[in-house]
Amino acid sequence: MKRIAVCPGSFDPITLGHLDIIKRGARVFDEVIVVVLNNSAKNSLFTLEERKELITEATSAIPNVRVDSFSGLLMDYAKKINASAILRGLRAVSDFEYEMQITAMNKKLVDEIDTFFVMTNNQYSFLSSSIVKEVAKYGGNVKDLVPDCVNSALTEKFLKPQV
Ligand code: COD
Repeated sequence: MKRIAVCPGSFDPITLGHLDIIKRGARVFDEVIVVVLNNSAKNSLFTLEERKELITEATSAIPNVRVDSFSGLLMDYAKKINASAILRGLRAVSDFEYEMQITAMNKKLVDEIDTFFVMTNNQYSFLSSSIVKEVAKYGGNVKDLVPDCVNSALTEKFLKPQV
């Protein structure tokens, strides 16, 4: 049976920290499906379509990665596509409590799909989409923190006058 992992997130936008987790997951699982959850609680900078396009471009060199989006419960999506696992990244102790809570809830919803965690690469341990947006908004350089396509998209959003 094909071992499919679902890598869920907001990805607003995808960073090199996310990409590192996806790449490492793709070495272990037959297929990694990166799914952008339409999380209405968050005010996003990029639209769902833009986020999907940026992930597709950033992961184009990894053959066993696919990109999708979903509105609703992550575990409903995971069941629908016959996933074997959920793939998440862990940065610091501060991530742990939140991740433990959603993992426990997801396990209660669907017992047979487990969550697998990948420790962040040290060089990305401080990195988050929010920090990248904050720095880019005020003209700081985020070139080394995001895929090239995201760097261009951020420049487009923040530096070019909106019409
Ligand atoms: N290094 C390593 N990992 C990282 C880094 C980094 N620098 N940055 C982020 N990550 C990891 C995060 O820890 C996370 O695992 C993943 O990458 C995605 O991160 P985000 O921030 O884009 O995504 P989140 O955490 O906002 O995603 C939350 C979900 C959208 C997955 C969650 O809200 C959800 O499942 N929503 C659907 C509704 C649902 O099913 N709810 C029930 C759950 S209880």
